[in-house]
Amino acid sequence: MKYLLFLPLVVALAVGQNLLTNGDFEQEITVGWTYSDSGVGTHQADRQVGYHPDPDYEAMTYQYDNPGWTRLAQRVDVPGTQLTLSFWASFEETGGTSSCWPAACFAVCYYNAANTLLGETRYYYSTYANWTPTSTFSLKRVTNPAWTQYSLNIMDELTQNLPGINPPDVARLEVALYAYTYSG
Ligand SMILES: [Ca+2]
Repeated sequence: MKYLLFLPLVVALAVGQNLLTNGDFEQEITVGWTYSDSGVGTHQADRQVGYHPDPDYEAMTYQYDNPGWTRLAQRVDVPGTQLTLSFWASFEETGGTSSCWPAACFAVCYYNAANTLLGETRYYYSTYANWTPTSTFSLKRVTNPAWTQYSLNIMDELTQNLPGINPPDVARLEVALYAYTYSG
């Protein structure tokens, strides 16, 4: 079982241009964002003003019961990889064991021009998740689930943590609020 909460998300060029549509969730989450789920368990994705105490909207995904997932994602064309992704997020998990566990995630997926998935950077908050990184899968464990502003320099991330991805091949980025539950 689990939750992921989340505040204004901005993908910005070095010059500060925002590439996302409705990254602040001030419009309905159907604007710019694509919802999907595993079809198993209880799913929720919505926006509220009260997930964070500021007066603006935040979005959340929620997954209950194992296994399953709920995802709210947006894929955008990017003009190269000299980009900084910044976002506010809060994470929450409830319950879990080593064989049956939740993970609250924020995923950054890298695609080429043909929409082939090249790799992923995954922020995650989970007591029991046992994922391991690879040359195309970078893991960033969140230890403080409270509202925090995160920043990811895409070129640095590719160079330092994703050697299996050739940066010039990246034509699109997808960001996703990803609520996941595992059961063995
Ligand atoms: Ca708020």
